[in-house]
Amino acid sequence: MAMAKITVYSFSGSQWAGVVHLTLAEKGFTKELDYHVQDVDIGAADNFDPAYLEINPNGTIPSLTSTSLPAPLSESTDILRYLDSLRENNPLVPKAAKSKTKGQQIIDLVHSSAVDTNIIFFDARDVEELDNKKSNWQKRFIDTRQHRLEQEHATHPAHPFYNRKLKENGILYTAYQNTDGAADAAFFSRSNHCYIEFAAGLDQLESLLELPYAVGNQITEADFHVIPWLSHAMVAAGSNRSEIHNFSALESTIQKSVDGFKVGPRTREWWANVARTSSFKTVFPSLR
Ligand SMILES: N[C@@H](CCC(=O)N[C@@H](CS)C(=O)NCC(=O)O)C(=O)O
Repeated sequence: MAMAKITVYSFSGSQWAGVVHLTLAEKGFTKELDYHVQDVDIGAADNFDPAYLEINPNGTIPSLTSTSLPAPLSESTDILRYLDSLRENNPLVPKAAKSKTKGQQIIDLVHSSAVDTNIIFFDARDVEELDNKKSNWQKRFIDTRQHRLEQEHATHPAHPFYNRKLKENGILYTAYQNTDGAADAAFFSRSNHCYIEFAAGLDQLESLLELPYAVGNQITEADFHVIPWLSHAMVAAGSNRSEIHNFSALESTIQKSVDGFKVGPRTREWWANVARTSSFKTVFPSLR
């Protein structure tokens, strides 16, 4: 039987693509031999290309297509489980119901909107933070998306994706265009609230993590969702990418909203443990 052709749609700056790359490394899949990578440049808003929406109707990264699958996979959770099912070595989905449930709780937490790393990348709590993001890549990124969405919407007015996404991206687009003090104040207050929720999410993770790994003695799917999320949060907060174990930028960014916030000792210990694994070292030689 001919081998299935697997294509992974990825982007270097995509945190959730990290789940897939960790899985590929852990299970021993070899690039070009077992799978191919197709880059989708989120910075150029190529994830909004109608051809890509045929593969992933949410316009998100990652996706996976395989000649042996009836339809593309468009969620990192499903992609990990599919790749895990293809090979018996290093199983990532816990067999024990208790561990599986606990892992799912952790996965749901890091995928929840309360701890979306975009809060740290794009929200702003005062004029200084907003001006900083306006003069940095963030404004270019938001503008590029909005213009691409407008262009695609004009060309494909009946396509259901573009209207919804224009509204969603439009919230940040407006906040970044805005010159009205009262609207700024509302944005700052919302952003501050989001940071408080983000801190609560990190505290929740602290209490959920078993040790040495997320749900106990084995590396499992939960670890592979938390790693890229936490790494991306550190990058968003301005960490030096080569300082993998330095949480100070993340802590001080959050402390502006939550006095004295610290990444907890269990989270730190968990991070030190996962950072010693070869899959981590392969995919995260530096934070991304
Ligand atoms: N639930 C999805 C989330 C994927 C996701 O949001 N990916 C981000 C990049 S890490 C994305 O594609 N964002 C593009 C956008 O929202 O326009 C998954 O786990 O695969």
